Formats: sequence, C-alpha cells, structure tokens
Amino acid sequence: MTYAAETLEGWYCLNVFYKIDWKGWKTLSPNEREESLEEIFALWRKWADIEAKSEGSHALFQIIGHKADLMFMFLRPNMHELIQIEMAFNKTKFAEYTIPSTSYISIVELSNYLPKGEDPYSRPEIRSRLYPNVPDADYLCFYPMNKLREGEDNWYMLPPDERNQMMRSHSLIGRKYAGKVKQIILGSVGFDDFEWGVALFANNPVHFKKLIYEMRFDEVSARFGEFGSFFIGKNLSKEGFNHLLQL
Ligand code: 76R
Repeated sequence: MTYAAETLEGWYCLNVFYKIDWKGWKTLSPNEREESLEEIFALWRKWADIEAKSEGSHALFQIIGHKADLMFMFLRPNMHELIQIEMAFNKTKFAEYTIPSTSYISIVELSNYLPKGEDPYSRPEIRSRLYPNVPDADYLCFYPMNKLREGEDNWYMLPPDERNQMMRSHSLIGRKYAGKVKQIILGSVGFDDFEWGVALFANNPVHFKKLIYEMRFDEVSARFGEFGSFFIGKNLSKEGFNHLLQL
C-alpha cells in the first residue's frame, strides 16, 4: 500500500548546546582565561583545516534566551569524527566552565521527492546539498520535528502520491524564500528523539518567522508537523567568541 521515501545521506551532524558558567569563569585569572581560550582556538584551527579540505564544516552560534548560550554545529563524513570532536572539546579547560544544555544528532538528508535518473550522488547540485558548508548567514534557527502518526493523520500510512504532492507544495513555499532562508535538512530517525532536525539560516531573523508561519498553513506542516524546542542564535566568529568571553 505504501513504501518508504528514498533518502540520500550526506555528512553526519552534531548540534551541541552549552551554557556558560559565568560565575566559575570569573574566578579564573586573566592569564588562565586567555590560555583556556587559546586552547579552543587551537581546536578551531583544526576544524578550519578540515573545512578547507572540504572534509567537513563547523560553525558556532550565540543562542539568545535561557535555553543555551552557545551552539556548535559540526558536519563530518562519519559519526566517529563527531565523537572525537565532542570529546576533545569536553577535555578543554574552557569546557569546565560550560554546562551542557542539550544536543542533537543527525545526518544531512535529501529525500526522494527528487527527480529520478542517474546516480544522484554523482550530481554536483546534490553533492553540494549533502556535503554543505554551514551557510555563511548571520542567524540560525534550529528545531527538531516529527511527522504525526495519529489516527487519520498518520504520515507513514499515506500513499506515496499524496506524500509527494504535499512535499511538492512544501518545497514551493520554501523556494519563495530563496536567497533569504537556507535550509539544511537533518534526518534523525534512529539517532535522536525526533525524526528531523530543521536548520535554517538567514541574515534577517524575521524571515524565519515568515517562512515557518506560511508553512503552518501548508498541509504537511498543518496536519502532520509536530515540533520540539526552537533555538535561535547569531553566528559567532572567532573574534566574536573571544569578545564574548572577555569580562
Ligand atoms: O526543492 C528541493 O530540492 C528540496 C525540496 C524540499 C524537501 C524534500 C524542501 C524545501 N524541504 C524538504 C524536506 Mn523543507 N523545511 C522544513 C521546515 O516549520 C515547519 O513547518 C517545517 C520545518 C522548514 C521551515 C523547511 C523549509 N523539509 C523537508 C523535510 C523532510 C520531510 C520528509 O522527507 O518527509 C522536513 C522535515 C522539512 C521541514 N524546505 C524547503 C524549506 C525551505 C526553505 C525549502 C526550499 C529551499 C531549499 O530548497 O532548501
């Protein structure tokens, strides 16, 4: 009666959120603080080398509100590298002055709802979406979501044609925001508590609101969308991070 949408998988993704323990951080001497930051910058240089070789990507965001202060986003070809990154960070001195607040594990995903044809993994426009750099935008909006499985509203029981039709409508709305909002689709079935992570990037955060609101009226979101916590933050450069940690 129905069958699974085909998915293409790209880089693995870790979104990891921390609060800063300002009280503890303030007890360090200026020298200790500088050394701690230098240790983070050494890691950051490693991440930048990897990105320069197109073997992954990363970004740091300052999250607004009380849910977290910082969110690192890492993209890597395998989960093992994500584990190593997390451990390397956790062993730094700076990490002693952070409190983990939450995390999200996923993999960059493109679902069928795509033209059929030759090996999709060989097409450059698909590759650039499966192995993306974190977009160079000022703001990030991140939230996890499910597609409902409740009574008549069970996404997973729908005939493929209906799912295709709804996803077409979804992508038409999305495309209206081309140039304003970029999406990285993160599949997390089997990896984390929700089925997808939605990562949106824009220079003007009001475009998140407009896009998400418009989608709420579209059938796939209106009937089937179930959402977790929303996180919104601003891209932090190395200089921005350094500035943030100064007292
Ligand atoms: O056109 C294409 O090449 C890709 C079409 C497309 C797919 C397959 C697409 C386009 N999305 C797809 C899949 Mn999306 N998207 C969301 C949300 O808040 C909400 O209501 C929903 C959260 C937003 C805001 C958004 C934005 N999308 C998905 C999937 C996987 C579903 C599945 O496989 O069943 C989810 C969960 C999801 C959710 N989507 C776009 C956008 C935008 C802005 C676009 C067009 C821009 C782009 O192509 O990146």
